[in-house]
Amino acid sequence: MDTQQQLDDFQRRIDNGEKIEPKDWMPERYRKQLIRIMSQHAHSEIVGMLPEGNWITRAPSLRRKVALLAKVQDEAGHGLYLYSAAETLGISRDELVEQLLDGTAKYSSIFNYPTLTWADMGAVGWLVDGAAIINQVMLTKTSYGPYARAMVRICKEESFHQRQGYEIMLALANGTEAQKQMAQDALNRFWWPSLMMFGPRDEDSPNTEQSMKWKIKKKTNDELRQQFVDQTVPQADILGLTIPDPDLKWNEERGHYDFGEIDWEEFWNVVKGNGPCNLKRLEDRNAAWDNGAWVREAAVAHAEKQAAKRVSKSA
Ligand code: FAQ
Repeated sequence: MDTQQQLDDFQRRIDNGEKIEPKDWMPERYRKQLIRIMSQHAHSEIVGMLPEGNWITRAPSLRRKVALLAKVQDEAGHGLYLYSAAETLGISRDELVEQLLDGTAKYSSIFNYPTLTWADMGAVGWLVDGAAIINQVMLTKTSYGPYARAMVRICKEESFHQRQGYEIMLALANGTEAQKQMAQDALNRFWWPSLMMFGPRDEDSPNTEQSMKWKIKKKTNDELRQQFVDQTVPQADILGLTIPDPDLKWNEERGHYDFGEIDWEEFWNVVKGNGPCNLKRLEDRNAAWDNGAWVREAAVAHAEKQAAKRVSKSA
């Protein structure tokens, strides 16, 4: 049991802006909350490779193919940093992967939508990475040291991803009428799911209050969502595309854009596993795990051989 004295001392450290490191004392709930957020984040990076991986073989030029391939590889790297950072909290990577594969773990709702056209690669980079960066820049300041440090590198790579997505949109928006329409259609389909990435409204978010007290999160879901809308609307204007929200309007008094109501029923449906691609994503991850078994076995056998060689050399 955590004593009141321990809890008070911990809160004092948080309030003073100190980083919490793996070997420091921490409340059990803080540890659990971090494992929850970090593992969901890691799983999102790994599942997030699937909708984009879908277009690697069909990218319209070698340059586009190379950039997309590099981006998808980066996402794998992000997943690996995050699994490693989560392991510092006393959970193993095997346990985390098992929770993803058996469907008990959550990952971002956005990756349960299909990527139907090449323009979706633009929309994912522009909007999905754009939303991810807003959230993750905040997380570079999170109170848990290993998570904050992992985020610094991840953010640098995500901002490159966001730009490559925007550049795809720019090329399409300035292309033929059919290309412009393809870009508009991708924006129409990805706009609302991107807003959902920030999670439920603050009043419906059970984790926000405690996460803010512990400075795991430094901004609420609604604050980050507003920041995303404010940043993205002018970018859509430059593209000459229309955001699919008739209620979107600059509010002079607030100094922010007002925007329409998210379809929360759709959000919770996708979170609960009933989105358009939830089943397919889990099937694909399970198939990748099964097909990769021989690689894992070979890597372990190789490591054992190397270790045995070292022992016989030193004997
Ligand atoms: N999808 O109380 P809250 C990326 C769940 S990375 C699914 O508000 P919290 C890079 C939530 O887990 C994208 N579930 O929760 C990339 C909770 O369930 P639980 C991922 C969601 O934690 C780009 C329940 O609802 N980023 O995209 C979602 O305070 C391109 C109640 O919610 C991160 O994970 C959702 N959208 O706030 C990769 C960043 N929203 O666990 C490839 C770190 C909420 O109690 C290609 N995470 N839920 O059963 C966070 O900042 C937070 O966890 C939030 C949710 C903001 C996602």
